[in-house]
Amino acid sequence: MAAMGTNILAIAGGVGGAKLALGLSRVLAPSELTVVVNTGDDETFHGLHVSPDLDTVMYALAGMTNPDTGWGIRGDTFRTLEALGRLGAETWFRLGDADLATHVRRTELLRAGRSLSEVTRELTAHLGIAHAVVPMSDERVRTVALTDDGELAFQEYFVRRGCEPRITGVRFDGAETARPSPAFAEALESSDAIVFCPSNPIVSIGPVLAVPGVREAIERFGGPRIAVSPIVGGKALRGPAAKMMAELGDEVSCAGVARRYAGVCDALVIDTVDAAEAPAIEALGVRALVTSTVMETDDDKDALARDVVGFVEGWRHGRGAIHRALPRTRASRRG
Ligand code: FO1
Repeated sequence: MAAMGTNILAIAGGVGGAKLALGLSRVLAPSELTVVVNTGDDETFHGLHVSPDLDTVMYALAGMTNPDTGWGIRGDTFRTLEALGRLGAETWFRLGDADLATHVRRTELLRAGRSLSEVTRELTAHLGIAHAVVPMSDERVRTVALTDDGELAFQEYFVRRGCEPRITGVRFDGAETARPSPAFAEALESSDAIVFCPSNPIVSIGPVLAVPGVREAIERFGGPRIAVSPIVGGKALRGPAAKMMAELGDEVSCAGVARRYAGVCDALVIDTVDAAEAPAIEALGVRALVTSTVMETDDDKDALARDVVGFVEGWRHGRGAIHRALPRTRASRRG
């Protein structure tokens, strides 16, 4: 790990976000990175507080992720869930045996009066994670999908219904009275740059921006604000971002992502396959930074993280034409 002397606030949710968060954690020292995570997906299952996005980032940074899914724990078993099913409980949300330990411990500590930030700090410390992984808020915020079939709690929509109902909007229940978590508020003040990981802009980044004061703080933020597009070649690499954007009337493209981030983002990192979109993005007042953004291997995650940090460093040190830097292609990266 090479210390770069730049403090980055990374905002993440979902599997794509966790991948870049892992890469950033491998190229930045713990003092240089705070990963703020969406908690709008949190849900209570079997009486336990489950924070899927926090856990996805946590397991990634701890090297525990199930590589087949990108969430959950590698090699986990589902005997408890099967036993719960035999007792009449619902089992559509696949909680593994080892994963359940996280939710049991989180719930126990929350019930003892600790905040979600404190609990997350304790869980990450025990998993040997040196970097700060923090919830967007310690207060309850819940994403609700507004669909043709009525309002659905996020995991009902996402997992149980497989994102099949058409969405007409989203609502972030509780956001009006939530506050940014203390470490998030501090990072908004003290970081040198903000990075929006390649997460779903509507349901992963949207809830973070809905916490009162966050959008305003990012709008007036002094350093570079760089987003990585979750849309590559007109498709979401994974998850329902493309379907949701289309249903909400967005153009499913990098330019569509740039429009979503209007006012909170100076530059959008796009994949080489989308290089032709650069002029359309720059016409929106957002600089287009072209590189290879697809993260299949850990090397890909590190390479993209290094590129993102390089963009930040170039920006901070006044090398204004960083968008004209030679794009890293998949072929040159592997070479
Ligand atoms: N995603 C699924 O598609 N199906 C599941 O059964 C499922 C279970 C699950 C359990 C724990 C956890 O931390 C994540 C889990 N996820 C599951 C992923 C989760 O629904 C999504 O990654 C996010 O909420 C979207 O960002």
